[in-house]
Amino acid sequence: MDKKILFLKARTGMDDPSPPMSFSYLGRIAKEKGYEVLVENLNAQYSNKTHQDIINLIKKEKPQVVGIHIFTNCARNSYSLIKDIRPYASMIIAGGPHPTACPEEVLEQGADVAFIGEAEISFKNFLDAVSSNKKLSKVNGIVFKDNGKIIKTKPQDVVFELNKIPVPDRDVHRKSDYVRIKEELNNFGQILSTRGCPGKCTYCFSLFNKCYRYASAKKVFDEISDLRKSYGISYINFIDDAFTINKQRLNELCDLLIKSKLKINWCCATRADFLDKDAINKMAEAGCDMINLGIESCLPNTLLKMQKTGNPEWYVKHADEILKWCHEAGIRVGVNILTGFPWETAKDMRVMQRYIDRIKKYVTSGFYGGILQPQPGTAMYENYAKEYGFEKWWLYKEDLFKDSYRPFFMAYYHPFWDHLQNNFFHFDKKVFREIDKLYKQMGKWNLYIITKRRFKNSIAISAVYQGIFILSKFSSFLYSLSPSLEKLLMERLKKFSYRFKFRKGKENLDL
Ligand code: B12
Ligand code: SF4
Repeated sequence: MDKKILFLKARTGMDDPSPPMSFSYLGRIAKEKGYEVLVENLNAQYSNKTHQDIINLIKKEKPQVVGIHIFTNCARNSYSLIKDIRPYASMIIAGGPHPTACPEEVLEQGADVAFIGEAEISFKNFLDAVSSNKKLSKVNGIVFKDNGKIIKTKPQDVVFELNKIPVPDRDVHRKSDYVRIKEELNNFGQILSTRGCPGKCTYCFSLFNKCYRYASAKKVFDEISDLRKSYGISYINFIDDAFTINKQRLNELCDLLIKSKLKINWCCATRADFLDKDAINKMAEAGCDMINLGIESCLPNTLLKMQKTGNPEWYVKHADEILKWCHEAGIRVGVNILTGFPWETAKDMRVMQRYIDRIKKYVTSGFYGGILQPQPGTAMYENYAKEYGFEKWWLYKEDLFKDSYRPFFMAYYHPFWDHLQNNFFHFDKKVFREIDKLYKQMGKWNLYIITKRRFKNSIAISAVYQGIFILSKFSSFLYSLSPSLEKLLMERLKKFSYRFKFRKGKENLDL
């Protein structure tokens, strides 16, 4: 019998525009071990597969191993998928942020093995153990059931030398799940060039732990060149936690890109304090056209307590300068804002509103981030879950988007509406209202930017912006009357408008 492995990701309320990199990394390893690799991402933006389709696939292909990627927000949907496929799958393994934080729970919910942390080494050893019928207790970095007993093996060391990991194999994904027009081929242009972050932010879940490691500039450059050649990719999205930590590597990579004339544009995420003026100018010269800055807050108390910085005054001032320098260098900026900490007050939120007003002219890509959802394994979860009664919230919090339809106003104006409703820290009406106002303020600015990017003519910009804004308000009103009424009246309009929001090209690809 052929060796086969099927990788799965369950559906959530927010589509994946790009393929999960975990399956690209692990898929390469499985192929090297002689496995045929099948991938079904039910959350891919153009996938409409159901649990029944997966059951049929398992019955037909009979994979030896079914591997599922789970992050906390989709734990419930992932468990429901595991339950549905359990009678047909011989072995189910699970990995990703949630199994790393809660391995025992994943086993209770029906998986056979949970992988802790990054899995290149443990997954390879697991496949070897399975094919030679060796004991799983010899594989480090996993938790598994043995005759009803839960066994946790020794921790697996992280991959210290990123240059030595095989390049991720994007061919394991079905292109048509993510790409309909030529421009969307760039959705395959994600690169993870570093792992780990030395930061200590109390809300951040660190799967790659605090040990910062990086691939050399040459290795990253080769991956970019290869994506250019084999996929026709012209835009790279670096998904590193903080891409610019190592300035020397950054410089070397920029030099390689400048010399190469590859005509690649790229974006990355980083912290304001890992950037300076020279780096920004060099990045712009090397094709960087967007930086996502994790500023998070301007409130000294929050910045200190979230352990973002020990010097909030300097931090906010420096962030101001970074915004200005990016603007001067022609780099668009996205800013991550995070609020919803238990100590924050209505007055704090009004300070944040004024801050957003002050910096928004520099925020030319959009405001991102969200309202704190305490992830298991972080200090914000460990320190407050009991006190505020939200232990294991991912198992019982109201599943707001069961049918995966997000109302119009959430798509355009208030993307964090559902996060706000979760109200983990029992904010009273006053604080709740100010947080709501803050995110609507950012939503409105984002809407303006999207419109400005799509249209040149100022009358068109104003008309489309006002039109979508009014429709968002109407959608929000309908939703407050009845979510199904909102869906009935707005779903088609939303589908149509998505062409305007996300599609930058016209050419349909026949994939
Ligand atoms: C890129 C990214 C996204 C992209 C995802 C695009 C895509 N198609 O994958 C976008 C922007 C859509 C996104 C959105 C969100 N994200 Co996000 N995202 C990331 C980011 C920066 C990188 C993920 C990645 O690709 N890593 C590289 C791969 C190789 O790592 P990996 O997936 O962890 O896989 C490794 C191991 O986990 C393991 N593994 C993983 N799966 C499996 C499966 C099996 C079978 C096995 C054996 C092993 C295994 O092996 C892999 C190789 O070592 C991470 C931060 C980070 N450093 O990882 C956050 C992160 C995953 N995101 C997070 C969150 C919270 C979100 C949001 C909920 C944010 C929000 N508030 O809206 C949304 C939810 C999205 C949704 N669909 O609903 C959290 C998850 C925390 C948690 N406990 O679940 C993270 C860890 C950020 C953080 N530090 O808090 N995200
Ligand atoms: S939030 Fe960003 S800077 Fe802070 S620990 Fe996480 S990845 Fe590092």
